[in-house]
Amino acid sequence: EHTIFLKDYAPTPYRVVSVDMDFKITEAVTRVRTQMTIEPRAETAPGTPLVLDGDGLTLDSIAIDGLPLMLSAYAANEAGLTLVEPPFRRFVLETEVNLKPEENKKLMGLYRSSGTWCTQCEPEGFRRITYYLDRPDILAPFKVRITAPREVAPVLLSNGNLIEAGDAGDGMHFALWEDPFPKPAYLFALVAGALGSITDTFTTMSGRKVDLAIYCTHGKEPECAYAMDSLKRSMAWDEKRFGREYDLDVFNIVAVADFNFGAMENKGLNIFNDKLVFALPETASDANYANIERVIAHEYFHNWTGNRITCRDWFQLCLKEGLTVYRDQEFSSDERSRPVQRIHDVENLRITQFPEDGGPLAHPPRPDRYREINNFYTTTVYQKGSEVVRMLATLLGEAGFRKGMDLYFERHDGEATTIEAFLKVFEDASGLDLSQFARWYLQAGTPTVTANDSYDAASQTYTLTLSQTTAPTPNQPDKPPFVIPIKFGLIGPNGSPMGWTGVSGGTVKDDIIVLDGDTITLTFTGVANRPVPSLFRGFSAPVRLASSLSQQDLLFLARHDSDPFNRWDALQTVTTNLMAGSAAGKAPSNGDIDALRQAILDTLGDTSLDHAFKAQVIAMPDEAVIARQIGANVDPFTVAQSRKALIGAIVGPAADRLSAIYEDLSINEPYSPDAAQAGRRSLRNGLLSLLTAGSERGAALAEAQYYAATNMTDRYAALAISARNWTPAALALLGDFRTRFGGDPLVFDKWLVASSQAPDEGVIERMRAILAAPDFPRTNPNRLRSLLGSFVMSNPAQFARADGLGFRFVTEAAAEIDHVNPQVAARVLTGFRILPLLEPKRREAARAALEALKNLQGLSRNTGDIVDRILAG
Ligand code: B3K
Ligand code: ZN
Repeated sequence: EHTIFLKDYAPTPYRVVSVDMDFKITEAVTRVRTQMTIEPRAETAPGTPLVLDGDGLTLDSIAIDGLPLMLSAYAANEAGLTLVEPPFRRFVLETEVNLKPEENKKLMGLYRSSGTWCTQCEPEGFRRITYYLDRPDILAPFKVRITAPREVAPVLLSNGNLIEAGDAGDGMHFALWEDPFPKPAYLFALVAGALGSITDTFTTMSGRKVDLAIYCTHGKEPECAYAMDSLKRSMAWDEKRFGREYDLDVFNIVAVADFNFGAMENKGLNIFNDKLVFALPETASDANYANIERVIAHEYFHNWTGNRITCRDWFQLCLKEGLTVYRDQEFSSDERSRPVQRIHDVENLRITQFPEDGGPLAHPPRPDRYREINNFYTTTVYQKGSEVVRMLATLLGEAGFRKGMDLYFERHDGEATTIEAFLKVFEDASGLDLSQFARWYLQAGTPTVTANDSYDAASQTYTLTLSQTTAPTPNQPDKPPFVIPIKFGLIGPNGSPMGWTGVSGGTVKDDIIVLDGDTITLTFTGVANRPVPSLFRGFSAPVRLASSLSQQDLLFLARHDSDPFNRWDALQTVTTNLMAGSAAGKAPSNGDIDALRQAILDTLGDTSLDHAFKAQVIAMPDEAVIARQIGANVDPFTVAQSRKALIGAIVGPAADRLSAIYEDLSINEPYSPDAAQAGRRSLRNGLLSLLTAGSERGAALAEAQYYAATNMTDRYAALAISARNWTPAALALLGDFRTRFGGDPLVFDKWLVASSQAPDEGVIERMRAILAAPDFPRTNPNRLRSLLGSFVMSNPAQFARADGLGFRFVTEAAAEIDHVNPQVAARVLTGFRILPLLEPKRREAARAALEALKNLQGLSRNTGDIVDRILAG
């Protein structure tokens, strides 16, 4: 099938000068009339055809400068509109199409969600609304007139500022919106419906007043307060940290129930999946609150990194996404705890991105080819893209990085640009040559950095050898070395930092080693004692570290490192190694377990550390991380068992102490989602998780907490822990939760997630029944992802059952979903990327399930692409 290559990029022969749209919405159809002013570019030859994109459209009328076109002057079909020989001058092309939003279940283009008309255009949805040059390097100002029945759609919104509104007769009314900022079509948005709202204002740093509103289903208004608060804090933060001010008179957010992903940064009119807007203590968890804050910020930050400066083509997607994730991570770090945020982000990277980068779906943050662009909104583009920006900030330092960003905004405002242009501003700002650094954008794969050291007491010399290798990935057999910034320190025997008088053999600047070749050997002189090296502080590069440190040295770091990230990481490494070893048949010694337990207890007792940090320290490594550590021939069932056994060995003798701390941490004040209270809850629930997985008493504690809980965080934690450990009460708790919150779809999602994580043999049977229920909302992405997405990603032992039942359940469900919503089907199937890691029997079962899917007729391009790449990998 057709592959699109970056090397084939060429500008269009025509450009769009401005766009005027007229939407006439009625219950049955929406008529869309588009007038666009078009002109040939200077280098275009007369007679060059104009080819516009379309997807599922039927052309009803067409005219140029007001004159209807003769049939021979154009060719139109579902997939596009070609003007054979357009005028060789500026002209106005007018087209008319009729849409049936009600029937649009792919949720791309104009569709209806619970009665509300709304749009999603990124990346290629605008061509489902009108014939257009639907690519991000075509920027134009838009004027949009919406006419709709006042009764069903009292609220009419589009991008930019409201110019005019009024009655249109016959029960209809209209609104005229104008967006003065030239934008690519993927940022177009329209909303029409009967919606409630909350409003507020924000005064920008130059004193302009901006009207803010969040729209939602009537009755949900009180649930939007936290999102509004997050928006105002985001606006203030971007001014303070990056000097970026908002530019329109209004900023609107609309929450909708049916949405393919989290949210969308349409200019001045963000559209959100309602799960990332609504929050009340009784129905949303602390994690939900933190996510709302993060995504509200992310979409807002896109106004500068994405909208004002956009992408030249979709290969450059991480130009806006990686950078904007970096910005939202920094925002969360400043608003909450920086070390805790960093740990959270790295854990997420290791659980989701490392498996992608090490499997059949691996691709560079800037891919050079795709069949289906929707399959490239990946954790690699987003999270690894952010890590690459973070490395730039590390290499340039805070001031240098800010100088580069300022130059980026100054030089490229109003443009659709590239990764090369982005790197260039940092070169110009710093004088550094970033040509080798650019490999981070171009090469896939997680490098492994090996560290070996030795100390010579006689000469007081410390030698550190660092090497890098990166395994081949699809289409990329050879990997020349990356530029790897290693933030580091040496720690002396008493736990304090240790200095040196000289260093040779490589580039060391302040506390950063730059590893840019295959291997370097650094010699530090004047080192008084044998140090323990603390490498990759703050996770300064997205690599796997294979270090020769003993468990004893790692536990030393866990106790003494001044870098909180590495303190956490050292203990995680110890635990992961023991679990991976035990899954491979090498039982950990009692001494190892005792030392690990003691380190955990010491951390818990350390009054200088906050609750949220301790919660991360006691969280046991995810099964995916352990599997990755094993590396090949994985049996996920054994992994789960070894993990649980080690937790039991750690917890056993400490159960009294852990339950005492658990009891002490209860909260009597009213619920608040702030970081301090949330941290306390997360530590308490972390202890509940340890006790339930590792002791007899946990199950009862979890059951009691479930019924006593006064907020969703504690109730859901108790439910999920019971389900994951399949306690005697788990089934009853699931039943109670279901009836208690029956009517709230977002709480229903929580029930679906918890249900999908049960490790017992019956889980697939129960999921089949849930899916088959006649009232299961099978067109809603949130419901489908909650059940299936969380099963494939977080229940590896049942998904990857040896009998293949888990694989077949997922491919059969995906086949059905694919007819309705290909994006959701393809996303669920990415869970099969673990295939190469599995032991042969499971690998074959997975392969067989995918082959059967592949042989079905009429599979979407989205699903076909994922299945083919996994089978080829
Ligand atoms: N830019 C959108 C994602 C669109 C995904 C299309 N498959 C949301 C975001 O990253 O902010
Ligand atoms: Zn984004």
